[in-house]
Amino acid sequence: MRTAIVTDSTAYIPKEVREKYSIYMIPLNVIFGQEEYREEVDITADVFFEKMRMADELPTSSQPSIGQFVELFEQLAKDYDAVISIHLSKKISGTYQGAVTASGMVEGIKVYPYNSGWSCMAQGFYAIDAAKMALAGKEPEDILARLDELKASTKAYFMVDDLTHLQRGGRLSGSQAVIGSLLKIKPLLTFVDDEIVPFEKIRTQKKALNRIFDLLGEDAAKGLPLKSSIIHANREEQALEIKDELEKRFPTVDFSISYFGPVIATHLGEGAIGIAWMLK
Ligand code: MYR
Repeated sequence: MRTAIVTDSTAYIPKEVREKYSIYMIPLNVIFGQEEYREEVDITADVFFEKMRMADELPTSSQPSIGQFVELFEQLAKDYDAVISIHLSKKISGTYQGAVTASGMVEGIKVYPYNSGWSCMAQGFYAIDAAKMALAGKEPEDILARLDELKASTKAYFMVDDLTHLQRGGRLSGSQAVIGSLLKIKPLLTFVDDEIVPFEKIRTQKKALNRIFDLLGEDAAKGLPLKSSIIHANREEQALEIKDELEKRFPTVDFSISYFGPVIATHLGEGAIGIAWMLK
């Protein structure tokens, strides 16, 4: 059985890695006024941050169309028997639902849409592992079981410079009163049941980062083989410093750096930083 692995652009897997493991990418879009860009195709993160700084009105984002999914799956049907399509959390975007709808519209290929429950490199790690297994000829059921195992072990925490981006995009769950009270501080955020929720109210970025280091330390101390990614919205230098420090503190964990690209940074704002980890 030949299985293709699809993920969406918000996994932010570098092009050369996608090519190496034959990962197919379907882009989400960012919109500045009348201009729409497919991220990772028409607009890079650098250009996006520049544009966002200059823009009078903040950008918005949109999911891929059903037609794009159908076209991609039909194309894949020529070379593959099955496709596992791994997407950002179903409660923050309609992308996963788009894959589900399209899966019922194509013939000649079995489509397995997969809700990562996260996004960014947490989702990216899933797609890379899935692609390695697909290349090794594993059955879709085995790949899906591995994805569930990774998902069960995943933790990620992130913080933003300015919560109004998340509030404006409606992606922070909770009542307006709760969100209003959070706007004055810098809460540590995570996902619970596919939704973004405040994890702890912490006042400074330094304290919040130390708290994430401790949480990662608790899992590393269990002796589990872990991989982790430091994810940044145009703060590469800071991410490198964090990586250096974490490598010294937790030598058994594999660390990498990744980024919040245009669509996710539309909702988090520039300067957001997060750390995700899961089983190797
Ligand atoms: C769409 O328009 O469909 C895309 C909406 C994307 C919302 C993104 C919200 C922030 C997600 C943060 C992910 C952090 C993962 C570690």
